[in-house]
Amino acid sequence: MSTSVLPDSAAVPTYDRSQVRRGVVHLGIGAFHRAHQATIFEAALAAGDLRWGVVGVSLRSPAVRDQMRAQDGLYTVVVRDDDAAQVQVIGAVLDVLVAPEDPKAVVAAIGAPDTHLVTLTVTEKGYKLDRASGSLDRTDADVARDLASLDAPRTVPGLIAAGLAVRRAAGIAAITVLSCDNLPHNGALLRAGVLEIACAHDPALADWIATNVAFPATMVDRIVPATTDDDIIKLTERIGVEDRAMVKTEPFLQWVVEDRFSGPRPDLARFGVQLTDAVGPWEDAKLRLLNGAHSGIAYLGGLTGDDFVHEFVARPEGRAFVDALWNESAATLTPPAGLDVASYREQLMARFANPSLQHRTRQIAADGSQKLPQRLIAPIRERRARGLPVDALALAVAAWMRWQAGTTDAGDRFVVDDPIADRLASARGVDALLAAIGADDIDATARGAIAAHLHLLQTSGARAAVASLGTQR
Ligand code: CS2
Repeated sequence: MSTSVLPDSAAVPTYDRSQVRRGVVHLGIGAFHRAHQATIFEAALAAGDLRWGVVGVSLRSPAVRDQMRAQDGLYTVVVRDDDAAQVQVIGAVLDVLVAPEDPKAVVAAIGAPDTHLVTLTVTEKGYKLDRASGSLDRTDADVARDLASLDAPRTVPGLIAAGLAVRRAAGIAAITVLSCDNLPHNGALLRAGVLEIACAHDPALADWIATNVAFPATMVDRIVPATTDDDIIKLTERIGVEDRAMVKTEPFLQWVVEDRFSGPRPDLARFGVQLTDAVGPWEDAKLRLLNGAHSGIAYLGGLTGDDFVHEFVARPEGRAFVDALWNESAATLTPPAGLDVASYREQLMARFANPSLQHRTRQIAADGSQKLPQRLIAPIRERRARGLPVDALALAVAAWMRWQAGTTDAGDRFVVDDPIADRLASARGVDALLAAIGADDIDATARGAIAAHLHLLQTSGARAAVASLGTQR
């Protein structure tokens, strides 16, 4: 595929792609990576540092590989802000592998001497953690398989452990593994999972990894709604080429990375990445404010019949709910120097209100069991430990519980999209649902607030429940 046919208004790669090396292996090459980290590696390439081409890995289906190979790895990022849209063609992704088809190719890519970074966006469930204990979920069949043999790894920690074993055997130590998922302490969680698998095979490998490989924590932020056919048609009209691998996103992009690397890395600070000693406060602020509100909006809006986030915050009661949730969660934060919570909230509300993104509530509602603990349960726990009430946070949790019924307030049926959907479907009542997500320790006051909101949701619906909070501030 050639970019020469594109209109002048589209930014295209100007570096020599044939000279780009494969410095990054990215696990989970979905839309988020293509709209976030890949644009940073693109900036490094554009600045003349050609070490940072990306080998993407799809962990499930060959669809992304098929789309991207057909267009030589090139794809468009469409940045939408109200009526305006800017387009940029990204050339950083050189190839896409499909892990279930050829796990050995993924292991070899991680083991290759040119590879200096392994980055990941595999979603919360990709870490295969038992959230209560923090260890790997040994009841998971793929985890059990990787603990028994690493010949053809099936899990993310297994692929990484096997790739690192190749490096150890070849004597090429330095490498950094960067988790970019919305989990607190994501680097440490991933490291523990990789060490657990490595140790099951060879304790000396685990020691080697512990000594040589860095797993910094990171916080990533950019809203990237799933691409629709309509988005592709609109882009085709604009650039005259059909791009099936396009992604759409907002102007905002943030990447905060713990400054603890092993081996080479791009000059990340030059491309807007914030390097810091302490990512935790950034993670907590983002997870509890942005993602916490998102989950509340997803369930309450979804029950109400809002297809999109911007519809929910267009209503004064919707905004009031978000503000009330932020008031509760913000009180649990120790904001990092450099984060002004009031202006962050203002900016977040504007991002949620962006009508041109068309961010589906259904997309955010997926995998609630993996998301609620860090987004809503953690601030509830902290508030209760300090004797503070929970109201909007409790409503958000109750809405997730009501969501498990699989019907909207208008009676439309949907399938609950969650890796433990079966367990959730058979869990009856507040206590059982809390236990299913490792939150059975929260106190009676919080449970009472959740139960009261759940009752209101069941009897009067989400709109009434949201309105009942409308006067909070
Ligand atoms: C969203 C996130 O789907 C979700 O759970 O809350 O994907 C959110 O859009 C990103 O974290 C924004 O950085």
